[in-house]
Amino acid sequence: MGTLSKLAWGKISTIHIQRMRNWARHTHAPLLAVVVLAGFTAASCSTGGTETIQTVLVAPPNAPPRVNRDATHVIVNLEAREELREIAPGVEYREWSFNGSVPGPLIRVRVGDTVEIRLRNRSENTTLHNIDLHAVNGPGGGAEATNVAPGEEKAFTFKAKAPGLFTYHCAAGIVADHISNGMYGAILVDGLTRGPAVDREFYVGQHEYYLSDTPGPGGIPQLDSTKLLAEEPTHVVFNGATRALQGDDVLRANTGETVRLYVTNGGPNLISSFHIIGEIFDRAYQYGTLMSPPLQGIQTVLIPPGGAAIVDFGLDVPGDYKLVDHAIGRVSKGGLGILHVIGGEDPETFQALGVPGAAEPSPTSPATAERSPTRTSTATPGEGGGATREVTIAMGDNVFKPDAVDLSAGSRVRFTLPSAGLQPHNIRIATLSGAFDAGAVSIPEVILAGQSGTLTWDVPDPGTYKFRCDIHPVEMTGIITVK
Ligand SMILES: [Cu+2]
Repeated sequence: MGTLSKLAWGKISTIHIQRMRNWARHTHAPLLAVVVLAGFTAASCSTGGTETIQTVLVAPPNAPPRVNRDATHVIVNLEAREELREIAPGVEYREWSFNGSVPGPLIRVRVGDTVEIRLRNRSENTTLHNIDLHAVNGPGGGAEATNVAPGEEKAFTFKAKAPGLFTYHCAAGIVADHISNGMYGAILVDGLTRGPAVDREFYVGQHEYYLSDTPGPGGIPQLDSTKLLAEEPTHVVFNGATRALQGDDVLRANTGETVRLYVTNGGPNLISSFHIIGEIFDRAYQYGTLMSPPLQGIQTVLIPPGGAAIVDFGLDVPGDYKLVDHAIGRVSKGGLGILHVIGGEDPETFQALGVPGAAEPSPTSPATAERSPTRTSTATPGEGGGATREVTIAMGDNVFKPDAVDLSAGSRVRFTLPSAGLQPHNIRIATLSGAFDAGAVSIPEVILAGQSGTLTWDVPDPGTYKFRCDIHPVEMTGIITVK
């Protein structure tokens, strides 16, 4: 969602809360009003003295406004959808979702509410769905009460008793399949007391896809059950797609602001070691509970599949802050989001000094400096001697520049590999026979956006050597010609 939409949302939410207050004051008035805007609906009516409201639903990464009202009867309208969606560049997948987003919308209620969950299964869908909310005390968390075939709709109510952030998911059929296909989300039960107000709230979900190597009908990858049972996902993503929180869709905030993230982990298999590179969580509501006091000064929170966490932090220094699962190899599978922070520098909090002891402080901004560490690896040390040729190959999204390099046999070359895109990349040079496994030479690390790596290579026998990025082996390829 763009900045303008977010601004509009802020205004609308204020209006909405004001209306809720007015409605609360006229409990016996015959009211029926519906507000429908792109991305959310809100409605309220009073029937026989019992106020009923329709909850506000917005698509992630947005969170609905705080609940500022007495406990009441809240209706939540959910719809199971099965739709094609691009989950990674060039990768379409038949995603299953609640209301068309992954994760499904953040449902926001308060302690004491009677929550009426209505689940509709679109008639054009192919399979049974339901919903199990972890905020429910009752069989299946509501799953049995909401088993709906395509074209059906069912409902149930539950009393929201425990404050906190809870996962919900589809529990129909092979449950792991439904979650991996995208059917999970979170419900926030606001407590009677709560943490301090923050300037911005975002909603982030992590989960895994298990795609088949061989496409199914229509060239669309299928869910690979073998990979799912082996817990070896092809993609680990935030908000349903590898780039959901990148490019134009980064989270945005300003220095001096406080931010709260509602984070849920759909799984179905992996525990998230959720971390923001360059930030410390001032408060972490571990497991999503709002009944226990938050932990303070936390670097990384564990979020089990079917679990959640709420984290608060203040922003002091501008720059791009990366949301990751600190099981960091998963970044290569797509698990990377960006929080883009703009505003004035705060040199007392963070300052890059450049070369220690140099007379002039580095003009490099702290944010830029943080993004430009250089990693070095030597693939084949060799005997040394002779000049080392320097060659720079830039890694964009998803292309090498240049993608053709001429070198001399027997020489030594040092590749400098700046990553200018938003995706992580690496480089691997094949053997003369074209093999990318045994005998191939690669930089051992993944180079994250804004970072740079080096690879030293003793140029072998003449011939043509292919190279590629292991993460984007189809698009990111090149050739080294050795003479
Ligand atoms: Cu389902």
